Amino acid sequence: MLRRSFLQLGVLGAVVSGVSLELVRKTQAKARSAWERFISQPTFQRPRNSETVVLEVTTAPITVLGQSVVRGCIRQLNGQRGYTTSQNKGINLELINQLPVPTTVHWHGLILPNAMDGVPFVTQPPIPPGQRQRIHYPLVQNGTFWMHSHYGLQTQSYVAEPFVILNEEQEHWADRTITVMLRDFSFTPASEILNNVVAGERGGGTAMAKSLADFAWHQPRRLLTQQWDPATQRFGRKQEKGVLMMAPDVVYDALLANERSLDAPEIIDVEPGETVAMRWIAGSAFVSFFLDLGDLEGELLRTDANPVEPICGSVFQLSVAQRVTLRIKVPEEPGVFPLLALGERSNLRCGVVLRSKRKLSVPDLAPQTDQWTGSLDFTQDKQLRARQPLAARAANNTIPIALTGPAPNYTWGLNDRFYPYRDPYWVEEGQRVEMVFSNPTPMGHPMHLHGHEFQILEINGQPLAGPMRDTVYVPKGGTCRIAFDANNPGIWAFHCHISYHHARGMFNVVAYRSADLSWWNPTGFSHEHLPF
Ligand SMILES: [Cu+2]
Repeated sequence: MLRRSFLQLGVLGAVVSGVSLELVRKTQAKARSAWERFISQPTFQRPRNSETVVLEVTTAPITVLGQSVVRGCIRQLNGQRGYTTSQNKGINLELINQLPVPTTVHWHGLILPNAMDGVPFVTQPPIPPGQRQRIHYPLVQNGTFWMHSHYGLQTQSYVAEPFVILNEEQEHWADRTITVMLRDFSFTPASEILNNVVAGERGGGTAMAKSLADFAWHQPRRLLTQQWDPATQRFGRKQEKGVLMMAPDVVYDALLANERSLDAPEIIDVEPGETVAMRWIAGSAFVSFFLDLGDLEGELLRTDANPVEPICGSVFQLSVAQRVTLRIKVPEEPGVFPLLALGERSNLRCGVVLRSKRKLSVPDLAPQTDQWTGSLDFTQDKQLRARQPLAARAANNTIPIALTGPAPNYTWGLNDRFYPYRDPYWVEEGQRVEMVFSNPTPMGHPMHLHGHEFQILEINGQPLAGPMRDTVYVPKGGTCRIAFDANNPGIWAFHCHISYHHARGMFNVVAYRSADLSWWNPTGFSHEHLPF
């Protein structure tokens, strides 16, 4: 543990009795020289120009349940969180690490050059405090994405923001477009939550976990989930008796929509009768969501960044790291319309409020209710059809992925192995690759592949021409088959997007035989989760 802390560039002079300062200096010098070698490559030496947007990785205060707390953020110099560009402009950024600890930034869902992918110890060394990294690449996609740190548990600390790529379709799809970033919040720091769950404390030792110490998790109760109604061809609410069994690994204190808890939600003034496209991003570290539009009806246009044949409904599923675009028509009759995100296996909620008459007051909305939700499942993905599917083709590389865990000491894995190890899933350029997931673990996992989009081709044994995605939620007991074309050479992270599972071994890489593996250093994976 002491030795590992020396790997942290950010901790200057971590002098511990019995350990030589010389060793600290040597380790820091080595990490520093890796960074300097990396950043001196010509692609990162491209000068800034007048179009370059600077993004600071830093901290900012937010207010949760009336309390001010400081968390991370990625913002432009004008203070705006996140980044919006257009497909023809491409990406032209400079990152500055203003945190006191190392970081990297990953562009979630992007098909991009491998060197820009932002995964520490896979595609690059961490960015030391005070250092800068140029990010520039052409865009072959558009839609709703997000950017987040891939270092430690920094997604949980909100080094994570919306990243939107416009094209012409999106400029005309509604009268206005609104982005809602969803997060899970705890007053307990992420590193402490992880230590607690590793020590076997269910709920992660948060304030809410403590307040629910006597809660009867094993008692049957009515749980809210989503259902598909074949008669009306829409998604709606389902309330069914079910059992939560036990506390989730992490029990949060609140959920946030655009950095606000539901006691003080964002109120968005709209016009009666207009259409609103809502980009929902699950930027959470552990919690997946059911979106509940209440009295309104939404038309699902895209899953992740990808167009689907539109389907209507009032309840939608959104797992960790996924995005969904819903087009909503504001009723002609003026009113106030809360749009809520309910945490999976939770009674917490957050959301935003649409208001179509300025004078109307917004009713109090409780951040926590008596209504518990069940687990996400395949109900939604089973109905969705890609509008731009992969070309029909037989696979020439099939990779079985059995999700594994939890093993002792809260380790999670893939195919009974726990990262770090040096045994990638190999692919060759030009292959049609399929991954076949099975999930015998006691919970669902949002599985994410970097640098590619994939299509869901089979769910629980049933073939389908399902949605294109970059993150698929594989529910407890579920199986599915996905396919992608190996047309973007490199070494690409592949992992569960629950931060605590990722950090505890549910991670590997997909490596092209042709890839440059020189920045891949699995031993760096077990770096400490430094609070800031
Ligand atoms: Cu997981």
